[in-house]
Amino acid sequence: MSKYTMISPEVPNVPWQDKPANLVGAPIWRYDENPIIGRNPLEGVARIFNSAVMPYGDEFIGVFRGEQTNGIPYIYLGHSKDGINWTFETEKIPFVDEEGNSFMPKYAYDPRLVKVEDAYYIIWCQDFYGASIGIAKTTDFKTFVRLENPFIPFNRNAVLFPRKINGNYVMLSRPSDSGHTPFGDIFLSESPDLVYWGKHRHVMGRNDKWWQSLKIGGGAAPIETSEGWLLFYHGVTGTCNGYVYSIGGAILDIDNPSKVKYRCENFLLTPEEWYEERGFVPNVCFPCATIHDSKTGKIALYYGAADSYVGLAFTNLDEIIDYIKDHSVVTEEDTEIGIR
Ligand code: BMA
Repeated sequence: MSKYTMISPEVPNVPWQDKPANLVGAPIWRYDENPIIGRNPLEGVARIFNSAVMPYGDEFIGVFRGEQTNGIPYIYLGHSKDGINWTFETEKIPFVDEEGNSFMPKYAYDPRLVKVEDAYYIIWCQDFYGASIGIAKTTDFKTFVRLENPFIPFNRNAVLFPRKINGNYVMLSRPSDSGHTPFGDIFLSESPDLVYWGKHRHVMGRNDKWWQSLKIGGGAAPIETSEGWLLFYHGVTGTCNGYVYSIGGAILDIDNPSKVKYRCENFLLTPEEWYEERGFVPNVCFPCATIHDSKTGKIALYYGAADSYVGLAFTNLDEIIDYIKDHSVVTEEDTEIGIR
C-alpha cells in the first residue's frame, strides 16, 4: 500500500529497474546501462543532452538538445517504444509563427516538454537579444507554433506546471545574466493566457549547502502528489575547477506553489559516474524530465550528463517523498521578502 499518491495518468510501460540491494541511503539509483544516448547520435549532431521526454500514446516522445557540429544547439524530436532506445528526426523542429510562417530561433537549448490540458508545450532557452525563454505549442508534434516570449532577457531554465493552478498557467524560471551566471534563484510566474505573465514570486534560493550554494534552476516539470508538487531541480556549486551540477528535490504547496513545504538539504544525485564527470563540461547532472506511473509510483528521471550524454535514473514516490521530508530544511531563502 502506497503512503503517497500521484495525481497523473498511469504509465504502465514506464522505464524501470529495481533498486540495487547494496545501495543504502540513496533515494535515487542510476540505470545500469547509462548513458542511454551516446556521442554523435545523429548526422551533424555531436552530442545530445539536457532533454525532455514524455509518454505519447503507448510509446514515448521527446525534445532533445542536439549540439550541432557547427557548435550551435538546436532542438530535435525523438521517438521511443521503451523510453530508453531513441530514434531522432534528422530535421530540427520546424517552429512557425501564428500565421504558419517559419520562425526559427537562432539557437535553442535545454528544452522541457509539458502537457497542459490538450496541448503540449516546449519551453527552451533561446536568443531574444540575450538568453531568454522560448515557448511553443503543438497538439500533433507536426506543427509547432511559437507563442509570445514570456520574459525579457536574461532568463533560463523555465518549466511549466502540468496543469493550471487557480485558473492560471504557472511557470518556474531562473532570471540570469548573459554569461555563465554565478548566481540565481527559482522564481514563479502566472499567466491566464500564455501571453501575459505576472504575479511573479520567489520560490526558493541558493543556500548554504555547498552543492547548491551558487545557483539553482528548475528541472523536470513538477509532479502532482498528495504531499504537494514534487520538484526535481539542479543545484550548482563553484569549485576551483569550475561548476558542479547536482540534482536536488523539493515539495511545493499544491495551491500556492511559490511556498516551499519541504526542501531536501542533501543532493539526490551528484556527478560520480564517468559519463557525469567526464565530457564536454565535466561534473554536470542536469534534470529535465520524468516519466512517472501513478499506479506504482515509479519515477524515471532523465538528466543531461556532462553536457555530452543523457542519463536515466529511478526512484519511487514513497521513497523520494520520505527522503525529502526526512532531510528537509526550509530557510529564509525559501520565502519571499516580507512574506513568511
Ligand atoms: C548551464 C546551461 C546548461 C548546461 C550547464 C553546464 O548554464 O547552459 O545547458 O548543462 O550550464 O554547462
